[in-house]
Amino acid sequence: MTSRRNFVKLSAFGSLFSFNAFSAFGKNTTILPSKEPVVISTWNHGIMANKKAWEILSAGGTALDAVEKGVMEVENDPTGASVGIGGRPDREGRVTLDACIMDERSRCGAVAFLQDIKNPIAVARKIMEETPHIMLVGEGAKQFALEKGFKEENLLTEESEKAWKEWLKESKYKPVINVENHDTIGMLALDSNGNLSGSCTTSGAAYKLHGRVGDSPIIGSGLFVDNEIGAACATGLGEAIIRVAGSHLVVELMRQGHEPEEACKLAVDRIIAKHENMDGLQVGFLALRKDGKYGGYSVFNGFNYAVANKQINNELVDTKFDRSW
Ligand code: SD4
Repeated sequence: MTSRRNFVKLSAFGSLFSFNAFSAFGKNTTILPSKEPVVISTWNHGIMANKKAWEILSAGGTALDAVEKGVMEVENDPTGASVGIGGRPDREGRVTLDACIMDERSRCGAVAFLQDIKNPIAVARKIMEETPHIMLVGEGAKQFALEKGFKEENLLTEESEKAWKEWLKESKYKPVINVENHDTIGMLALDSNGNLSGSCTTSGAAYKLHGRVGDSPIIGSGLFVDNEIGAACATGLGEAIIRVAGSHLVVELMRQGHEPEEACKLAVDRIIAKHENMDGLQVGFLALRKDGKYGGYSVFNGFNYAVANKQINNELVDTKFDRSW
């Protein structure tokens, strides 16, 4: 619907844009970059993560520090069943972790299929800041982490081992992604300098094939940040998110003038259009625009996120959705 697309004009960045490229979309909407900090993050555990992130943002800290330290709270929580320690293992009983981080300078770092290190997001940040690379995987990622002083530890808790053994009895692979099993944490933040950053960290789909990597560590799929426009992150079935480069798509839709929630909805629509069978295929997106406006949308009901800013004291919001379970 071309008529609903707005011409995005970020006044402080005007010189960076070729406005003619956008004028084709119609009426002008001025999006003023905001310096009012805000943080949003996926699922109930977003509350715990936002609390830490807000401490950093409200003290004038950077969005990059906020999104790293914020999600580490969830990685460090052994009761969380899908992130860091306590994350559900693959079908062989091994916990393998994926994460990525991206900042306002479009710098990014990612780690995939990492074992025995509970803070993949911090490893991803080190890859971003201390190597010429963006992504390390598996043994190489672990070796790098150990060289950087990360501790090797067993991430399979008693509880997740018990759940895995229970699963083994039938060994049916049916990823279920909903609010009850907490899931991946994706976080987007805007700081008091008006800069955006994002992070995403997960143990991926429970009981996946050994070696499987989802969307969460893939820049453009699980996370994307463009400091001129906004940021987006994803949760849900990674295979579906990768197929449409979901988070990058959401940011590009905002660039075309769509509101954050609408951009998330259109990305969900795209996923639906690409799949014949949506049985249990949950995906949720979050978006945070440069002016501090945010939103989310999911395929099925049951996706929520936590918001903290000066007006909202870390509250959960249920997203709109395409259909009910
Ligand atoms: C994955 N996207 O590995 C992750 C899982 C997830 O909510 O987000 N669950 O596919």
